[in-house]
Amino acid sequence: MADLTKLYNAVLNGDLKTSVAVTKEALAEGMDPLELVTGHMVPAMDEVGRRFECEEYFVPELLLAARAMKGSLEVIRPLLAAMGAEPAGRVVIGTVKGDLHDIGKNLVASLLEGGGFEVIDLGADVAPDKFAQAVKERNANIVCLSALLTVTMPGMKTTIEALKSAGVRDRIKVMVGGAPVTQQYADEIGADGYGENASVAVNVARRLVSA
Ligand code: B12
Repeated sequence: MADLTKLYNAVLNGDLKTSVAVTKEALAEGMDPLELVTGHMVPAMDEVGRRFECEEYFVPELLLAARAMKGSLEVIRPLLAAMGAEPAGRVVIGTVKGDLHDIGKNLVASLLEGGGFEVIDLGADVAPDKFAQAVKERNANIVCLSALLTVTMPGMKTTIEALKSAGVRDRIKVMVGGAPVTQQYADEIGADGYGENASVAVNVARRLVSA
């Protein structure tokens, strides 16, 4: 019988190999894939987020945990899709035009996935129209914009304008983040949510979809 404490610890400790191995073993034994995610992996990521917030964990630990979680999710995702499990929401995420920083954005994407959201990651250096197009095509309900440079932050406002021009602004929530971004800036440009880190981002996304 697969030891699911091992799965929790593997994600918490960023042990990709063990995480994937225990996931495969549990699935082979007929464990519910959703239970593996919500009962064991998400709590581990919540603990990772808690440790990050109180500075017991730093970025390398976050990245390793996210990698372990992603590895297991790759095995589980096709099964969840086959079960028709409804995601918590559908998120389009990207770093705004001109900005190549994607480490924080990737973390936010991984934690959102871990939080049960379906994530469409457009990558870095994403033009405003591309965000708008993806929202329309994928029928997303949240857009997450990341910026790490003060010179690219205005790209968030331009993207919100592109969403308005495309006629989709009213039916989606916009979340912004990245080291130079603040709640005040989010308010100024008319975003719906801001998160200073990836674990806060998940809570904000949950709040926005249930609002
Ligand atoms: C790594 C790095 C790079 C790498 C990026 C590699 C990559 N694939 O991402 C490289 C070497 C390519 C790079 C290039 C440049 N960089 Co640089 N870079 C950094 C550095 C050291 C770390 C950034 C990082 O990954 N942090 C770790 C992640 C986990 O944190 P984070 O991104 O802030 O994300 C967290 C939160 O902000 C939040 N978050 C992020 N996105 C979102 C989105 C949403 C929706 C939400 C809710 C939350 C959220 O959650 C994340 C996880 O908790 C920073 C310094 C720093 N300490 O920030 C400089 C820094 C950002 N870079 C800087 C600069 C100037 C540049 C260059 C212009 C340098 C140059 N002269 O070429 C180029 C620009 C290239 C470009 N066009 O983008 C400056 C920016 C100054 C400014 N205020 O504008 C910084 C601050 C360094 C400095 N002190 O001068 N950089």
